[in-house]
Amino acid sequence: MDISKLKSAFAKDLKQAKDAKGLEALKVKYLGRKEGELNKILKSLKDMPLAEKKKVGPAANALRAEIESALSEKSQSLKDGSGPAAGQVDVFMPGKKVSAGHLHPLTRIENEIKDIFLGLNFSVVEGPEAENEYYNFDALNIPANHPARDMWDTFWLGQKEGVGKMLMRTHTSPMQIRYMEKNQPPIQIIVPGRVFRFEATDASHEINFHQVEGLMIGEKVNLANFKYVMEQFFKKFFGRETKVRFRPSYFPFVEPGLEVDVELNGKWLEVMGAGMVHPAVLDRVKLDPKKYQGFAFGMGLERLAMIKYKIPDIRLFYSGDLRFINQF
Ligand code: FA5
Repeated sequence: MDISKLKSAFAKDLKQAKDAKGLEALKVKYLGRKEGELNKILKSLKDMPLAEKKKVGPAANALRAEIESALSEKSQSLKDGSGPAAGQVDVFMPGKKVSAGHLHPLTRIENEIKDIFLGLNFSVVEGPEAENEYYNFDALNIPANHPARDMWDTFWLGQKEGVGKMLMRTHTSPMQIRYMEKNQPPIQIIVPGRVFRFEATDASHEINFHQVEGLMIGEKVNLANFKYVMEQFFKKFFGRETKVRFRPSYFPFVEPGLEVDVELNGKWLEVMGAGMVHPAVLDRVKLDPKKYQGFAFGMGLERLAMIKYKIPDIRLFYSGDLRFINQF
């Protein structure tokens, strides 16, 4: 196509263009880098005799400028016809979507658990993540040479003057001792918090996870009370019928001890350790075991979340993967 034909073809096309989309198509058709009509002419310049080259070259450039300004003029006039005049607000324009942040799924689960236990007359208390050996182990009936220490692979922090060996708490149970040292029964508390274990990770084990400790001490608190509290808790937390299994187990600070499993995808997942507080532990905090008894439990927050939302791998919680986080 030569320059003058191109010019008239463009003029015809421009008249027919009705919207921004049409104009964009014209821009591609005439000014496009690869297949644009004007570029085809410019590419053919090199094969032209010099005299023709001198004519066609400048004419092609002039036409480019003409097409550009015609396109922008028409685009402006289309806008003027349909949109608001300059300075006016287009009240029909869709708003910009502001994406608000939200709480991490674990924070939400923790809040839910707190709410349920507050409703059952428990108070919420918190304790230190860096603990000493006495509260994490000895006071819980786990002396230094006790084989049960192997149950909790520990991140040790070193010695602290006047306090002893420091560690990252391996469970929330030390707060049982700290609380009973300062408070008299009736006691009814939960202790949510982060705990740390030096162990290999897999789909249901993290080195850093959360527990919610529970402690209820009084003159007539028994295992049936524990079962009742758990039934209430599971019913409210899962909001549906969930299969729960109580299984005998061993922890040095309870007698008898048990573990609680809940069904996930047809398999049992252990969610908590529990039991009646051991008389030696009550003795340690100067409570008379003949007068007072009670139960304690420590549940895994991530495990409960996994069951509630059918999450197959615990490592997703800390992956920082927004495709996961944004589902909650
Ligand atoms: C304890 O930590 C005891 N302190 C629980 C307890 C409290 C017993 C009071 C008796 C009285 P255990 O090591 O089993 O027990 O951990 C308790 C729960 O934490 C487990 O049932 C599980 O749900 C969760 N859990 C344990 N290890 C991990 C881990 N590596 N990653 C994620 N969750 C874990």
